[in-house]
Amino acid sequence: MEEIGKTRNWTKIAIAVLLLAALAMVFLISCSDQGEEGSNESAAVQSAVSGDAAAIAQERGLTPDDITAALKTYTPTGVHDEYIMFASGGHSGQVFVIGMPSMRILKEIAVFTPEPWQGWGFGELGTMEVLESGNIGEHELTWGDTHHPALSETEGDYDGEWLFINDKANARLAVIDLRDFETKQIVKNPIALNDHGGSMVTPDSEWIIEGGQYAAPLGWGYSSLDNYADDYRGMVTLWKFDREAGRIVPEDSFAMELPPYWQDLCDAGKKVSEGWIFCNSFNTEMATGGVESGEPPFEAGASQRDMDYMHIINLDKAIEVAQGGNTIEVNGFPVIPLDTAIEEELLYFAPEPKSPHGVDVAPGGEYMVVSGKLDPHVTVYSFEKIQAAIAAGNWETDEFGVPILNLDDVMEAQVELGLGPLHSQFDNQGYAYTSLFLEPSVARWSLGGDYAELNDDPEWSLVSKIPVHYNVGHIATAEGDTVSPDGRYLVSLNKWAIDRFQNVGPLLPQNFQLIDIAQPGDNLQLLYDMPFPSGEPHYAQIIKADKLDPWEVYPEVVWNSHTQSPDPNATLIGEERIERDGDNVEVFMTAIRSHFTPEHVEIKQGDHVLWHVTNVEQTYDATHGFTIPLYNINLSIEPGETASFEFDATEAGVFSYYCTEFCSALHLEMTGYLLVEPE
Ligand code: RUQ
Ligand code: CUA
Repeated sequence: MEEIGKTRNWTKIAIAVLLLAALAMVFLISCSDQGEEGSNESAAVQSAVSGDAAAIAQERGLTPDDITAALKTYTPTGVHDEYIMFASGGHSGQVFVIGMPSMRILKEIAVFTPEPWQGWGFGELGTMEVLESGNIGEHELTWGDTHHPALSETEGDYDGEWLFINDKANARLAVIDLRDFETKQIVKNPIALNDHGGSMVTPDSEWIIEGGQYAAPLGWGYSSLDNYADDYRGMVTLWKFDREAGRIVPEDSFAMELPPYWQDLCDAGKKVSEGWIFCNSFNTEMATGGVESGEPPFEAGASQRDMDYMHIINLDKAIEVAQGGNTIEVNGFPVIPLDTAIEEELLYFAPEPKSPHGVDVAPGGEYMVVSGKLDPHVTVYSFEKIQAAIAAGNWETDEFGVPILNLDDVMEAQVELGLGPLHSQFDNQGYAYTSLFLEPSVARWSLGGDYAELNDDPEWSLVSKIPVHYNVGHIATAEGDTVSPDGRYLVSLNKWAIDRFQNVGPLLPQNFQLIDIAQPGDNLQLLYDMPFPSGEPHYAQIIKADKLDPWEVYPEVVWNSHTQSPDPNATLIGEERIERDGDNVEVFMTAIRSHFTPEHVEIKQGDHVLWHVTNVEQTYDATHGFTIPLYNINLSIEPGETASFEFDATEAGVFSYYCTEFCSALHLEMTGYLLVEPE
């Protein structure tokens, strides 16, 4: 291992030297290139690279910019990426793991949707239990609309241990363990049927925030839309996360009732604002739609007012109130009523212009950035000013009695960026970046206050814009929502691809565009287009790869990946057996290249079968699969893992089970017969 590590380092250094030389040449050429196209450009390419490389560049029509982009992203065989991006998988209901800057997809993590390669939801007991815990009563859910991944944090910085993600369609939250990149828990929100403003974590991941979206009666009871203001409500749910156990603890969690505005996205305060959370909202008009009956459609009805409200929530105090039992129960879940939230001074509003979207807290926690979708500005709020305004007690209230602070009292700055600002992220040079949906482009702008020292641009000003293709939603910068962003890279998560890729029919992939943000000022370079073929990812978070430390194989050859502890049903070599107790049959099987033991399992029609397979290997990547036809059984058993499944042998016949991972030269021989004798 040591030797390989060394070789890699030397290889890296050699590559870096070559890249630097090539980059320097390209830089010189592009500086001297006065912009006359055609022959000048090809001369520039000729001089930028020599010999074969120049010929290839010329043949492929590559510009000097293309060549630097290629040099910045090309990742040689065997070399690992510097950053890892966790992207929500949108409608796929999953999470995708992508290396950066290569933009290679490394893994799909199955979350809300059954996924065969990982054996997720095809009989393996732990996976079935996790998926079933996300059902709503008897209603089985087999997909999710994953929106916002959140990496766990320690003191506001990603720690690489856990990942959380919400399902907007059904208001659910999932916990993924980054030791094995597997989903360990799904919780269904007990009071809402959909969500949006999740998941976000507090700086030590003690609480996971799940904000609501479309107001409805809490607990999903019925009420006519005529009773909207009385019976419909918004909410924010605070899930307690037990890091030791690696689980959300529903019994220690609670929610807060909010007015029936559509809470949109939330962010946790950090550093100076730790202990508070901020959520933007829209439809404070309380429009209820009904275009078919001559009412204004939602898009118009919900955009009439000039201001909506940023929700400012005193989380620390809300926890005290909830723990003090000052709550009501909705579907058995504690909820702080709106009146209590107002009385206990847990909730304030600040006006935010015009159909706001997103709220993003700056690295030091001093500022909250809100975009107005129909306003060319971002509005920046000061936490210090918010505290002063609360202390001064100078406010009006909305019709529910919630204090509305004066915008002038709490605003730090407004920066005009362009059309359709949505989401903001930060870097290590005192810049913020905001996606502009309508232009579409990404704007770089300079923060003020202490951040102003980090660059030469005037504070609170637009610095640069780079066009993106097309219709950008979220953006993600490296560690860009933590207390110490890395800068370096930005990914623009574009909703439309149009002409960027080969036509594959009317349903097109999304387009992730990688942008180099390392240089200050007006220096943003588009590096790479990555088609994303499996849903509409909303948001992504990017972590330094060396912060992740996943297992290569499970720690012991008996491992239950759902409990992350030794499995009492694990089977070692020599312990394989079939036990019968009346109609109940229990199979204890081992898997090793290239056989299962036992290879014959003889049972009777009508038996109930519980079957355990242990992969007794401890070799990196020696995964075995296991499938039985007709019964819809399909497992993935990674090295050291024990997987169990059960089924009723309702069909008689001969069923060949086999290994579904091409594990060895004699993989086809890794098979056996299940013989079910007719009654
Ligand atoms: S929100 S594109 Cu669903 Cu994350 Cu802004
Ligand atoms: Cu084991 Cu193929």
